[in-house]
Amino acid sequence: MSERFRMTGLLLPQSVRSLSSMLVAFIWFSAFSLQAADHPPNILFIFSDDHAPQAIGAYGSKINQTPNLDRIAKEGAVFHNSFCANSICGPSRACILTGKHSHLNGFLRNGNRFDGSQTTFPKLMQNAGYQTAIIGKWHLSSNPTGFDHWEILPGQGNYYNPDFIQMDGKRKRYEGYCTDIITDLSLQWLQQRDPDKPFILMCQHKAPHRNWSPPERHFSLYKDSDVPEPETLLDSYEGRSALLKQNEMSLKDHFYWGHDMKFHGENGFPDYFLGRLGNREYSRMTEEQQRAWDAQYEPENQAFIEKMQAGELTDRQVLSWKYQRYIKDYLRCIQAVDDGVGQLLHYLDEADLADNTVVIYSSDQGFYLGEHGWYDKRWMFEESLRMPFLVRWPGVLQPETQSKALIQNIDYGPTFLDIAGAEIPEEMQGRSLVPLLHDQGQPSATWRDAIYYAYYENAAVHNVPVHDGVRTDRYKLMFFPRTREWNLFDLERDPQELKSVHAEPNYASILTGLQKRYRDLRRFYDVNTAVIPATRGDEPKWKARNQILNARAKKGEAELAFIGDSITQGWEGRGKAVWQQVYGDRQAINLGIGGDRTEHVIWRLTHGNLGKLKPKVVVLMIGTNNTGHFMQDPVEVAAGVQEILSILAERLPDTQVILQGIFPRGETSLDEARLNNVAINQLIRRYADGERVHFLDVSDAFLSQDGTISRDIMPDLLHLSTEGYQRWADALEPKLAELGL
Ligand code: SGN
Ligand code: CA
Repeated sequence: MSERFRMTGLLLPQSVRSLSSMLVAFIWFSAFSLQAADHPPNILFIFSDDHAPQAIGAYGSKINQTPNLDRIAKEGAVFHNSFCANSICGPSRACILTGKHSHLNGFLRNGNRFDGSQTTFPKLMQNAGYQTAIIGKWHLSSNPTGFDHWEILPGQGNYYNPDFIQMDGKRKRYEGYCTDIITDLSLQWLQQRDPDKPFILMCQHKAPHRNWSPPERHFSLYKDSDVPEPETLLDSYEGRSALLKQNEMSLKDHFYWGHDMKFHGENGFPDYFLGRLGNREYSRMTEEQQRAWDAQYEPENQAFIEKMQAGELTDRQVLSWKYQRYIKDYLRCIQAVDDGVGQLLHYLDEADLADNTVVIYSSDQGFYLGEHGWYDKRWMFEESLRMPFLVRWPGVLQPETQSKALIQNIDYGPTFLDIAGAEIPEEMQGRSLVPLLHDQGQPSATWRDAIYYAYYENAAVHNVPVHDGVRTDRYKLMFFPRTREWNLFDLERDPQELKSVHAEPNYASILTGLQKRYRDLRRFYDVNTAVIPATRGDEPKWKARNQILNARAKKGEAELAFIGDSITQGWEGRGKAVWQQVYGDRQAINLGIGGDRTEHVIWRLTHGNLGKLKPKVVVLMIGTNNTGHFMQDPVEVAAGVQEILSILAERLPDTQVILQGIFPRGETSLDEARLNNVAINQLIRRYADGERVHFLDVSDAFLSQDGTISRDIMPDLLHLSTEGYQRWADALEPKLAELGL
């Protein structure tokens, strides 16, 4: 620890050129070094929810002022290329705690439950002698682990008179405004902590999360002026994946009359606003709070209603009105966060802690402030990919440092550990930012050239599809598995990301290069989508079929269950007559869904498809779409099959599994997809254990002598004909008999 600090005094930053300034810097750094050597630095981590960098002065905001946040930047550094790994609340927090991408920390989407038994930085900080505390929004479902003190909001929490979960599990309601309460509780903890130990305090605000309810003292901000609209408010969504149009997060179509727009009573204009959801914050307020609220909102609301009734507003004007209501409330919430930051900084000054405390401000992801016509986040576009990252570290960072280094939230844990002088566990995927901070934000030659991003929460609120990608300093490549599309953006030429250039000939080599970087980074971070549970619930056909399967499984009556993709589902198509004849009176159930890959089966089997089933035998065949959709590496697909087998072992320990080799496909034995399936089969045949799992490859039933497939058996060289189903049933029968069916 002290060693590094002594070093800092000697390693002078590049930007310090003149001898005199070198001397000043030397004395300045050395003075801090001496102090820091006695006592490892404290860390004050202030974290808000959904605060976009474009609403922070230090990031060049054109729409608001944040003097206290800017103070951190002025006395420290602004990181301009700071990104999240997964642009959504719980996942971002889990990435921070574990230093790992979502697929490894297990928290892929909001609603998952964080496994608090895994390695997290707070536990390691405790071991290193730090006092650890977290106050405010947590949103990880399980209780915090690794904290000496915690007091958290349940779920999303509330703005007005919020409840907090206490360490004994009880809930306590505080009267007042959430942001102020979290600041006060943080100050209280700072005052009563053990002053002999270094600390890390995570002060985590709910604000400025939806429904953007401001405190009374900021009601009048922007009252008499309009906030400028973003240039892309009227984005047409052309020139990019068609999936953009399907999402439900536009100011135009997805705003609630009560909840978002703060009107009372019935939705007055259903063509323009969604109904149903009222303003839940209003109903929590005291009468006094309600009076103050109404005094602010009602005159504006009534004026709007009158104009609408008089037919005076065009669609465009209604959109503008919505934007103003939205952005003003959002910014008013931020103002209270900024106030709280000011109070905490003031406390550090007063308590003589400022010099030896690293202060960081960040937020779980960015947010759309009307850009692309949206609110919310999730997409890999800049506005929501970015996270603010302001850091002050006296004695290490020079004032007004600006960094363009690519950093990510998986780096926070390793950074905190490094600051504490604790070892960073091998398993953490992020990198310590400490060397970067010592180098005034200048990345070394070995710093990362690209970040990896993945979003998994599809079939959920706002309807954003699963996608992942990489971003370098200039380019961004996205992949949408649902449509198997690439989108490529040249951020230098098209900073607003209005046109994907993936198909433009002059970007061909850039596309190829980035695709390689994407594959390599996925390997580097151990991303194998074949094992990551994935729903296709955003596809109506899949959703309907899945519901049918859940209903079938709920009845629980089956001796024999087929699990798989379209080839299995086809027992209800071309295979129907054969099924009737062979399995009709044997209590057999079909759990096949066309288009599924291993990851979808993993999802289904853990989300209702097994219901109350306890079949004697399961016939499992899956993987040909992992091949057909993107020729997935056989090792990866085999891991997906293995994961399914372990789910079956856990949930159906008494069931025998016939693991079918994936059927051959394509015209000849050298067809690329056929070869991929062969390679998968070579790997998965090893999963047979001679007891519960039996491997069965019936390829011979479909192949001619010369290895070709006749279209009489597989009309499209992939799916079976009726004759094909007959052959499958015949080939399977001896094994079923052997297993007592
Ligand atoms: C709530 C919000 C959504 C928001 C998610 C996730 N709806 O569901 O708009 O996307 O949280 O936000 S609300 O009606 O409850 O306000 S996150 O920051 O927690 O991930
Ligand atoms: Ca959030």
